[in-house]
Amino acid sequence: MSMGSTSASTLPPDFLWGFATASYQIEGAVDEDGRGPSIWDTFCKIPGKIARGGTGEVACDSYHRTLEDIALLKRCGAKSYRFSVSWSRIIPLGGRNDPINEKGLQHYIKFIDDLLAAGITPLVTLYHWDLPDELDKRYGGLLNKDEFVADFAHYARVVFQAFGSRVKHWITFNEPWCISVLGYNVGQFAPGRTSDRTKSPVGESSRECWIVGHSILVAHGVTVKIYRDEFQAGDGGEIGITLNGDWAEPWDPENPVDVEACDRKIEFAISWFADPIYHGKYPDSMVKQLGDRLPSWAPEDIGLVHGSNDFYGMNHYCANYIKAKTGEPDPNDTAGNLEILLQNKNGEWIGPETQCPWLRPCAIGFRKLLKWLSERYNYPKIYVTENGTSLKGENDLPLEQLLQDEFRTQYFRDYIGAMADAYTLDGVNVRAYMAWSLMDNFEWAEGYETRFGVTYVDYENGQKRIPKQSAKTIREIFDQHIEKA
Ligand code: PNW
Repeated sequence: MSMGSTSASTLPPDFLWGFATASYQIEGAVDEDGRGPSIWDTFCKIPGKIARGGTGEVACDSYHRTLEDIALLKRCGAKSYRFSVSWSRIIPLGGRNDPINEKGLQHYIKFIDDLLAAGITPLVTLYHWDLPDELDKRYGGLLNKDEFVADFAHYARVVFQAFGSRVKHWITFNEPWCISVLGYNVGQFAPGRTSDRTKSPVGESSRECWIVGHSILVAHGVTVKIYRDEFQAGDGGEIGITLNGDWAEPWDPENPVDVEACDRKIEFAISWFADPIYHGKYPDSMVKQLGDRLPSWAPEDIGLVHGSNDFYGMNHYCANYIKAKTGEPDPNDTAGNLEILLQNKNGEWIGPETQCPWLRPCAIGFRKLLKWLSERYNYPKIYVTENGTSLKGENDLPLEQLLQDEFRTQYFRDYIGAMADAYTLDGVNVRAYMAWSLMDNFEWAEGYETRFGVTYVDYENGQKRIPKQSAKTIREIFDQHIEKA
């Protein structure tokens, strides 16, 4: 069996690759140096929300192990590292008139300096889901657009001022779809709001997610304006948003309504956010289905949102089969009145099983979605900010076997090969790739049962880190594809 990818396609010499993580998933130290609680600290305390009662209290203990994590990145050959800043470390209560925590700022400044000294380029996410809890309690967090936007803009400005000169790549929000739908419709993620009263006493699934999505877009737009007006010329960096979305294949390719539903699925997942940014409006399919539940655009808001991406941040994991539904859409539907399936009409699976019920690898879907996005948004510069997989039953394997993660290694060969094909054969302007994740970590509602790392983390023995096979092979895969300068 060959170690390399089977694709002969290339990537440009300056292609940036590395690994991604997020603050709440790795840092731990939730009470240290003045950090305030986030909505995830609060959510984890509700019995039944997280597998086996997991929390981010210790996680990978990365707050205390920044040098170890940098050594790990070096060992993997990474050129870059995407991590997120914990808002409530910087401003413990979160608001624009609340005190700033100098220790929180100093932590990240030191970390970034150490990364730069190691020759690793930081990509910094401002918001990877850990809203300061106080803002949720004070005014309903993301449901209150004006308050949220003003507080987020202030937080962003504080961060730009503190480490803007050191950071050249900024991501405002990670995965607004997950924030809105999983947090305010399904209720599976913090703050856990939903109409399903068996899960939450509060929430209105048919409305809140659309309001939250709108708040995120406006906060993104305002933040980009601040960066461009006050920092970009001096700091010479760039800024964008990261959207998640998977590829869609028709359940029955012979049925035009299933074929049509595939585009609608991607529109509801991705174009919800990307169309306002690149086209200055919500997709017609969403306006049609949601009517006035989808907020309308105030001219000054859409003016800020339209044109607000210096690059497109793409998180991508898998593909689905799509079957159109007939009849009126459910008021709580967020998918576009269709079924998202893992098997097609002939009973064929989209890909092999993993630990996550939603994730079955299908690498060709990555190439197809890169092309779809490029065509719809006029070939933007794309940074893949997450891509990776869990493995069925990985957590139960004996250590020696767990470290031989051939399934994950093959996933990276196939997906990176598909991305190189998109670059070489389809003219897609993809310029960076961050594998999810540098190490096993707190996988949200799935707790510590699900591992996504190229590095094993031994949670029972002092969060010891041991690289898996995939950690070593990713470098070989990129060596094979990236043209020598
Ligand atoms: C992303 N889904 O989340 C996040 O950005 C990461 O923090 C996370 O660890 C990673 O993917 C792996 O899950 C997602 O249900 C969570 O479709 C759920 C879904 C998609 C992305």
